[in-house]
Amino acid sequence: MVRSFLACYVQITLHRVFYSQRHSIIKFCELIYSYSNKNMALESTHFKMSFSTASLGKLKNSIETKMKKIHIILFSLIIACKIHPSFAEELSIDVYKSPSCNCCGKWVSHLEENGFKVISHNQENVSEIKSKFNILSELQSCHTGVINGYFIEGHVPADDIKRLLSEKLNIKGLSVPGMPAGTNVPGMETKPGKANFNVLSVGDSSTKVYRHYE
Ligand SMILES: [Cu+2]
Repeated sequence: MVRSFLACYVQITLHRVFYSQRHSIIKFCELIYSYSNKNMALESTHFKMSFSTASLGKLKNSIETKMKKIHIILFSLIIACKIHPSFAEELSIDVYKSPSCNCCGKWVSHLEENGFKVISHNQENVSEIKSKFNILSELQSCHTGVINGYFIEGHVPADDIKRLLSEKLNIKGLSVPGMPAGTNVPGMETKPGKANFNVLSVGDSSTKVYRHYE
């Protein structure tokens, strides 16, 4: 402001020298008007620039803080997965099956596609594991999975295993007896159309329908 008034003063003095007083007054008014306009424009640009620089800085800082937080969370999760059994071993399943069993292999693939880490035990004698869990012959199938102390007999869909793990039921395991074939039986999609079958929950004294499929 001081500078613009000084500039006006210099100019008006020059006007006084070269022109009449009337001209000078008009010119003075014009100058005041243009300078104030210019200055306002300059000031607002400066304000905008400093504002945007400040807000950019703030944004950058907040992003950096958030990224740091995300890194800490991710790092903690990785550590938790490494050391805590409920994270690391929950979806790790041992599968006992004959090396030549085709449908067993397909069921293993189904589990893997659904986030399970499968440890396959290929053995000719699959009855050993079934007798270890006392799985009745009418409940038996081609392969046996073992996860968190539960047995998973036959072509049980991954979702039902996950449900059992979250419900932590006081049972021995789940079973899909025999080998139903249909598009809704994981590993047994050898027949067109859906199969009508049950996933059974097997307890010490009772066997119940855990989920019905049709
Ligand atoms: Cu099978």
